[in-house]
Amino acid sequence: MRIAQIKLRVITMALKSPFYTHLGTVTEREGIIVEVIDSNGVSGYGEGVAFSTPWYTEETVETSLHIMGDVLIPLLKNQPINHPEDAAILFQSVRRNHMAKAGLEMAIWDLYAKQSSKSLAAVIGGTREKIASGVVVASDSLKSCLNQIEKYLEEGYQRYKIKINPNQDYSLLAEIRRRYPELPLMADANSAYTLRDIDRLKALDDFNLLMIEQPLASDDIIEHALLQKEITTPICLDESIVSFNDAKNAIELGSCKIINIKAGRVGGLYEAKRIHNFCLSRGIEVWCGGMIEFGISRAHNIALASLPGFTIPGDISASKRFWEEDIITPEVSVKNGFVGVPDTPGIGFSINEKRLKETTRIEKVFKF
Ligand code: OSB
Ligand code: MG
Repeated sequence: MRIAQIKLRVITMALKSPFYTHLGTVTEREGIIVEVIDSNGVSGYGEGVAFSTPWYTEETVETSLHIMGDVLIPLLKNQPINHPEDAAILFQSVRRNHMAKAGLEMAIWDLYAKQSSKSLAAVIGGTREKIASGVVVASDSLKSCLNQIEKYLEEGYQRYKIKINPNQDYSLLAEIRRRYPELPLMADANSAYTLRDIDRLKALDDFNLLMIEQPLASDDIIEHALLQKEITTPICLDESIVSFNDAKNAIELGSCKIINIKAGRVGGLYEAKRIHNFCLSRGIEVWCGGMIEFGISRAHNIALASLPGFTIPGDISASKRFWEEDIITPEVSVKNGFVGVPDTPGIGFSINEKRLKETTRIEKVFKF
């Protein structure tokens, strides 16, 4: 696959409403749109999902731009590749920087699928025509949390993920459960607890949660294993799993019963598929996490979640969950609780060029 040119665009968009977590509030999203163009003028798209600041992982938009432009793109220039997996393997010579790698690697997957006239889902081994859609509620009060749940129920979402911390966990979840005894409900703590909070965490077993996501430290797998022995709610790991080896070790230790796979966090679709395949062989359920991303990354998530091991609804919500107008067309939409998996070539969505242009702040072109 002959790459002729790569374009990196930094875009900025305001969220429709603030996204509150105990680590900080996201009101505006900055991201990197990666376009890899071949010698016939066909474009593949990916998205660098690092945030402006290192609150979720160590990478930022600025470090991703540097690693893509000064390290990874030069590797691609020096080494012709035949398949997206060649890019993933080529990038293994660079430590970490998973979101930078994933942005480029996933654009190459989209390009490869388009060159093969196949959908991205088909190219990576997807088996579903539609995927169950879940949504994240990240609000700063009980009232707005309940309002959001009500609105998303009308829109048909099949799973509700609530951001929790030790200041609101029990009272918030108790009120949700009182109103909605059967709601498919889970909680994401983003490392808001330590083992000293074990009694608080045990108390959450009252709510029949599908899982609790990343209760303890973002780099821990030992204490999560100790915690899992003490609570009945299944633990799901997010931040702790940044590679195939992390997933293998966590499963070996019993640190989790479920894994949230985000292609950006683990370095791309090649690594995401390896983790998925391993989990499938071990009977560990997986689901696809979100990054408050734009439509290109959401489109990749849809393809990833079409793999057979993705048995739990992910954070795959409609474009309108976060954006007034997305950068893809058609926008991602949820019908009867499902998102359709496109069967057209590549990610199966086109670029909304007008929207991309008006949100672009920086554009860098790399000619091969
Ligand atoms: O912890 O899963 C998380 C968003 C940004 C960073 C981390 C997380 C999230 C979400 C997903 O909760 C939000 C979404 O994209 O739907
Ligand atoms: Mg999470």
